[in-house]
Formats: sequence, C-alpha cells, structure tokens
Amino acid sequence: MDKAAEKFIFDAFHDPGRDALLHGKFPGDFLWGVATASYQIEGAWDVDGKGPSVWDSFSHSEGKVYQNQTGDVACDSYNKIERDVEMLKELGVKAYRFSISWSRILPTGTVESFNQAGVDYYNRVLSALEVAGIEPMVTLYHWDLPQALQDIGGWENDMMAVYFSDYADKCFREFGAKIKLWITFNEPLVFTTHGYEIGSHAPGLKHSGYGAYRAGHTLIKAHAQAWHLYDDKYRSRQQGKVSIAFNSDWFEPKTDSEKDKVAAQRAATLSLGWFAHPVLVNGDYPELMKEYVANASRLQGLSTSRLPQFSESEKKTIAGTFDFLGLNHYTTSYVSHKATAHPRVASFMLDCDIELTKDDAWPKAASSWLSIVPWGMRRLLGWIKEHYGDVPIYITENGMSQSGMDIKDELRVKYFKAYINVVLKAHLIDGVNVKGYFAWSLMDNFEWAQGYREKFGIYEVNFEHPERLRTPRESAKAFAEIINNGFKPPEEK
Ligand code: GBH
Repeated sequence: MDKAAEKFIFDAFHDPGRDALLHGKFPGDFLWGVATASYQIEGAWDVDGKGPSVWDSFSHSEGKVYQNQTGDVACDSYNKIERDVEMLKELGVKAYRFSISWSRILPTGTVESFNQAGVDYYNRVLSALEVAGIEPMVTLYHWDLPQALQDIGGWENDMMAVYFSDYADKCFREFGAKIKLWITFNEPLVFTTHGYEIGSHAPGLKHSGYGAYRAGHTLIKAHAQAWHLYDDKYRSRQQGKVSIAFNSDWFEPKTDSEKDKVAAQRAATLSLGWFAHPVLVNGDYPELMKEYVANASRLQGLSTSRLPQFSESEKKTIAGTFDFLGLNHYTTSYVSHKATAHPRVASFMLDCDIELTKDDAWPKAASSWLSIVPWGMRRLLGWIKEHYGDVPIYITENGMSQSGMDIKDELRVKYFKAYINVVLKAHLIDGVNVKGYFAWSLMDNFEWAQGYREKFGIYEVNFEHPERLRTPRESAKAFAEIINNGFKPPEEK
C-alpha cells in the first residue's frame, strides 16, 4: 500500500479518527477462509442422480435471471475439485466454506431418495481438503431447496422443518467425522423475502406480507431441530459446532432527527433481529417486531397478525441453538422513518416503516445495492455485541463485485484491506469476539438473479472457456498477504 492509501483507504472518507489504518495482528488461531455455495459453483445440475432444485427450475424459466443464464455448468466445480483446492492452497487459507446441495444427497428431498453418488462427491471434496490441511465449514442450506419439496409448498409448509432435520441427520452421519463447523441456513432474511415476497429469487413467489414470515417461521424451527439433533446424537462423538449465518447491512440514520435514529434501530431489530433474536436471545421474535407487524395487520383490517407465533415449548426449543454466530456483511444503508400511506398493501419493508437509501459519496461496487462503507461494519459488530453479548463471531461472507473480467481489481484490494482492517479494530479496540473471516468469494460464480455479470471472485473464472479456467486476481494476492502478516507496520515484516 502506498503512503497516501495507508492513511485513508477511500478518498470518500476523510475522517482520520475513524478511517486511519490500524497496525496490528490477528490472533494466531484466527480462521481465515474463502466461501462459495453449491448452486453458484458446482454445475452438473442433472448429473449422477441429482434431483432438480428450486434454483434449477427458476433459472430455467424465461426472464428470471439476467440473460436467462443458469447454474447448469457454472464453475463446473463438480469436476474441478483438485483445481479448487489448489487455489485454496495458493491463498494460504486455513478454511473453506462451501455448501451441500440437498437434492444431490436426497433427489426428492426426503430420505427415501438417497443418492450415494452425491455423497461420494462431497466425500471427494472433504478428502481433498483433508489432504491439503484445510478445514471445511459447511452450509446445509444455501437456497437450493429440492423442487419436489417446493411442490408441496416449500418453506411455507411446516413439514419442511421435519424434512430439513432428516436431511441434516444424513449429512451429520455421512460427513460429520470430517466437519467441525456447520451452518444450517445461509441468510434467512434474503431467501424468505426474495423468494417468498419479492419473487426475485427462487421459488419466485410474491406472497407479499405473509409468505416471508411463514417461510421464516418454518426455517427457525428447522434450524432449532437440526441443532438439537446434533447436540443429542452427534456432538459428543464428532465434537463440532453448529450455527446459522445471518446477513445484515449496517443501518445508519439518514439524519440526526430522533425519528431517523429510532428508525435505524428498528431496521436492525426487525431484519437482523427477526432471526437472531429467537436463536440468540429467547426463542421468540423481538417485541418491537411483533408490535409493528401486529399493528400494520390491524390497520389492514386483519383480526390476527401476519407474523406467526411460537408456542411456549417451541420458544424453549429455539432459544440458544447456536455455538457461534455466522455473519455475512457487505454494505451500509441509510435509514429514514417512513410510515406507509397504503395500509391495504402489505410487505415486510412496509411493516418496518422505514426507507433505505445510499449516500452518493460512498464508492460503489458493480451490484446496485453494494456501496463501500468500511466503518459501517465496525458499527454493526458493535451493535451485535451490545445486543447479543460476547458471542463468538465468524464473518462468513464479505466482499464486492466488479462487472468486467479485470485481473487488476484495485478497488477490491482496497475493499478487503479497509473492511478487514475494520474487523481488526473491532477485535483489538472494541473487544468483539471475532474468530474468523471468510472472503466472498473464492471465484466468480453464478450471482443468482444477476447471473454471471456481477463478479465477486478473487479468482477470475472464464465462463467462455470449456475448462472454466481460473486466474488469481490482484485481490487474491492482497488477501494472502493479509493472512500472512495482518497489518503489521512495514518495518516488522
Ligand atoms: C450473499 O447475499 C449470498 O449469501 C451469496 O450467495 C451471494 O453471492 C453474495 O452475498 C453476493 O450477493 O438487487 O436490490 O434486489 C447477499 C445478500 C441478496 C444482497 C440479494 C442483494 C439483491 C438486492 N444479497 N440482494 S436487489
């Protein structure tokens, strides 16, 4: 890093107290890794007995994904395990976060349809990682529900909690000897709102105002059931940890009006808290969320809240089902207070009485939603510590997108340096219990509704090339350097 860049990593931020680089090192046992997800990298969508998932159906439907692109081949990681693990070795990471495709293991979602070839694939991945000395962190559900289960309602059907825990049981049994870090669900907030309310992700439903709440209700129970299953049946032998990965922006009040400050707190409480509060606090939704959804429901003329309720025994089962906290964080939003003028129209966003915007001064990535605001991450980590206590945190995703294939990804290099330095500040100065950091992503991949046009990889993937050639970007080298040296002052290196 040149001298000027060391001082202020982003020109947009000239607040020396806040944005100056902190010199220092991460603890020796800090878990450095990179992350991917099954549908985004594997391809081989109908190979060796795999059943279709909701993302196969969704991407195969006209007009759902940018240029009708699909994950049919993606990075072809189904056939490229060796190259992927070689890249992990080049980076010097200690861990690799990937996800298991449910319909590769159970093609129709339930245990009657067990597919040994799917198990064999993940065993090959796990063996290759073991040989390389890289620790797996495995996500059970990164959005690719077996289509057969969507056909009976998907997450809006309570039975999913039972089917999910059967699937988790199979995975714990088959793979648990080699996996010490499990994540049940990736980003509940995203797949419930985008999949069941906005409709921009699979299964593409627009059950606005109730679908996301019902889906969320089921998945919280599914998570808790799987955590208890591990606790009862596997933990003593396998000695692993099970948790869940939430995503959250930092929510900064747009003005310093009292209303906007309260609105920003409400945004965090109703989005991150929707899932984090039941799991980390008391088995139930935040009081504020129950109040807001009930009130909005009443204004619509409904006699009961659109937010479902947990029974007392469900609350007991849900509370405390975590061994750490997984956090995916990318960006910051401004929040202003905004009450809806149309009470008959319902949605999660409207229930919150907020409006989210960005600051034009914030540097932008290629994704419209992704502004680069490193200091927001420090505030978010502080907020989590304040509300949920001293829980061990793994940053399970953090990264940014570009639109072109450039290998010289200067902005991403700055992004990682700035964000990771903020993690160091949270750790050293604020005493946040951060245990590890996973960059998103190991390589360019299928970016959901945006297809291949938004590239998050620290390795470039050439999707025109039959071999899906992978090439390290500058950011891969910068990340390896941070893993090695942290932010030691230059003279100490
Ligand atoms: C994560 O989602 C996912 O876990 C990962 O799979 C994904 O590749 C990565 O981050 C990068 O996106 O276009 O305005 O409707 C992050 C959450 C969900 C944020 C979708 C952007 C679309 C906003 N993302 N959302 S918009």
